[in-house]
Amino acid sequence: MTQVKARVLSGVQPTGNLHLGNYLGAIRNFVGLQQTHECLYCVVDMHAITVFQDPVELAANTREVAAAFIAAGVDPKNHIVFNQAQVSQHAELAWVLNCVARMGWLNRMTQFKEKAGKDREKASVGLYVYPNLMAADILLYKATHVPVGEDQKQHLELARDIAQKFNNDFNAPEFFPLPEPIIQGPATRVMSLRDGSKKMSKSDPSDLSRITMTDQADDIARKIRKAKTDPDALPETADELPGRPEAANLLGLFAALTDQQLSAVIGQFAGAQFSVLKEQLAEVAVEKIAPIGAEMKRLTDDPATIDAILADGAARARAIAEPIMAEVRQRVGFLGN
Ligand code: AQP
Repeated sequence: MTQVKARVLSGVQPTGNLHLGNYLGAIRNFVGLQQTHECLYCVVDMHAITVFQDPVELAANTREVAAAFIAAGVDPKNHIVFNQAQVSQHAELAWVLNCVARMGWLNRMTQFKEKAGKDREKASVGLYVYPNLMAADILLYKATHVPVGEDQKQHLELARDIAQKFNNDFNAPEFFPLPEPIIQGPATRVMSLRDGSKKMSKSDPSDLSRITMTDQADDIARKIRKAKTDPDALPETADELPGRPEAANLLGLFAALTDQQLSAVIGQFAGAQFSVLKEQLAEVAVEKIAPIGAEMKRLTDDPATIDAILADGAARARAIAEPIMAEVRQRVGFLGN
């Protein structure tokens, strides 16, 4: 059985408007893990099409997410950066896992309920089975650790249930390791700048709700200046944060961007006006995000180089995936291996 000690896999959808939540919740954590783990970072284009994507924009957004990984510090030579659709074993394993996962398990997924909205009949079937494809993404490489934002916790738990059921059904104890989520830092759930009760998201119709990775310095500063606040001064202790989602969000962002504990940041701004925090937050956000955005632009201006990186990553990903997939086929009882 192929097995490695610690392998990381994570993915980001190329659905445009890559934002500060994607960066702080996921991409930034990808970078540090390269020191201790073998890492595969995937632009999950097959996930993106669960909601219709313009084909030309999908290709451009795929390059943009790959550029974001690299600009943030992912090393595509020593680790693997690829787009999911170039490794067909993802789809193949997802089908097997569609037959392992139970309807009842998928019916509990809150993200489907949120994304499908009221008119569930009109949602794509792909959106419903998306968590099975995500389980396939991880298990195809027997990944042991998955860095994600807080919103993906439930899908990770499902991936563990699916792995366990596959191992039981096919009498293959420990064939698939049960993947561990890595949800770390003070910004695992970055909230909208317009509404502290809603997650910062790519699909929010308001551009002011998010800072995108390609925003110019003055846009970053403007969006932070316009961020929603409440009428009170900033809290003195963490006990005051519940019920003050906008204060919690802005303080959490400052903590994440300055690599400090939230408690230290609360102490630093205790009793101050929001404007004081906003001014310093804008400064640090520009300092951290604008150079990544500029590097993303430089990389996406040369699409041939990004395409070559993705093709090379896909070839190396296939080399890991195929022997594992071959063993899945054999265990399931498919002839022709
Ligand atoms: N607001 C967030 N705070 C922290 N982490 C976040 N992530 C997403 N939003 C936040 C994390 O980013 C990674 C990539 O996410 P994704 O692109 O695969 O999917 P998503 O969660 O659907 O992204 P959005 O921005 O929320 O898109 P829409 O608008 O389509 O709903 C994941 O690790 C995710 O946890």
